Amino acid sequence: MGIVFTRLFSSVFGNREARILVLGLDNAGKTTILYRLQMGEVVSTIPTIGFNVETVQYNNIKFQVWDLGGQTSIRPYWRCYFPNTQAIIYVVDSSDTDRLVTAKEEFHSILEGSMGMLL
Ligand SMILES: Nc1nc2c(ncn2[C@@H]2O[C@H](COP(=O)(O)OP(=O)(O)OP(=O)(O)O)[C@@H](O)[C@H]2O)c(=O)[nH]1
Ligand SMILES: [Mg+2]
Repeated sequence: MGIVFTRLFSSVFGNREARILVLGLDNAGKTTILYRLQMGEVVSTIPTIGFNVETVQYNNIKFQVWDLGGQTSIRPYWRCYFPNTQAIIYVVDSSDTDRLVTAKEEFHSILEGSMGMLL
C-alpha cells in the first residue's frame, strides 16, 4: 500500500522526466543554448560531432536535453533520436540569411521523418 501511495504521489506531484532534442543547422547556436540552459552562462564551443547531452531541472521536471551536431553529413542521423522524444527545440540563426531556406527544408524533413515517432 505504501509503495502504491508513493508511486501515485510521485506521478502526480513528484519528479517527471522529459526528453528534448535540440536541432538546427551547424553553427546555429544549439550547443551555446544547451550550456546556457544548464550552467546559466555562455561558454565557448566547438562544432559538435555526434551529440552533447545534459540534464536540466526546471521545477519538478527533469529535462534530458540532447544537442545534436548540425553539419550536413550528420543531419541524416537526427531521425535516430526521434523515438521517445517529447519535444524538439529547432534553432535558427536569423542572421544567417543565406541558409534560411536550407533551415526551412531541414525543418520540413524533421516533420516528415518524425510523423508517428514523437510521443
Ligand atoms: N552573436 C551570437 N553568437 C552566437 C549566438 N549563439 C551562438 N553563437 C556563436 O555561434 C557559434 C556556433 O555556436 P554553437 O552553439 O557551437 O553552434 P551549434 O549549433 O552547436 O553548431 P554545430 O555543433 O556545428 O551543429 C559560436 O561561435 C557561438 O559563440 C548568439 O546568440 N549570438
Ligand atoms: Mg554544437
